[in-house]
Amino acid sequence: MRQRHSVQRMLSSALTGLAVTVGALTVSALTGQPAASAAPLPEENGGGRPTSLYAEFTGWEYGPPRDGWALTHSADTDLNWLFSTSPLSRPPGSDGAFATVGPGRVNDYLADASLVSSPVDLTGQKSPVVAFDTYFYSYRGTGSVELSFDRGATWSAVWEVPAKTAARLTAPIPQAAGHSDVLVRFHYKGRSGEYGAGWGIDNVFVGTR
Ligand SMILES: [Ca+2]
Repeated sequence: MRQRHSVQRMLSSALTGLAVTVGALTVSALTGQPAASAAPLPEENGGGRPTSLYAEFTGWEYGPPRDGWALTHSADTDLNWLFSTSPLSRPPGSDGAFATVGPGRVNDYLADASLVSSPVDLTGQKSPVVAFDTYFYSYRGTGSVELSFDRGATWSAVWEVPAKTAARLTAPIPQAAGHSDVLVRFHYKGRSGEYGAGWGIDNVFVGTR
């Protein structure tokens, strides 16, 4: 516990001077409280898909995605998401094992890579949300949250994470209300060569609180 608080203080110090920008998001930043405690367990529906999801990525480090999640990237780039315990791009609120793309790469890599959730059934839900702990620091890249209702054939961006963000974000996704087969992805696009740039994600929740 002492160590965790120490790390969070370090992160807070590191973030001093950065503008933590908030758009139309509900943010509870740097509270020091693990986000996991409030997450309900997924409930199975008649179609077999859960009506919510929660992913901690802990224990996944340096291995393939699990539980129906996927990592994708465009054919002409080689940089992809991975599951890491690196201190770089660690989101506040993370336990230290999280998904990340881009950090610490000294060469000027082009990235177009997505962290894709398992499917969720939001039938009957009027006000679903996506919530996640995040660290996003980039001058030349964009990080967008996108939805698909057709198994990933087409995607639509619902919002972009502001360029300098370290927070737990909760965003409504009314576009997904009533859809039975929803995928959420975190899509990073841009250059990764700037020192310290990257995107970290942990404790993803999709569903209704
Ligand atoms: Ca984690």
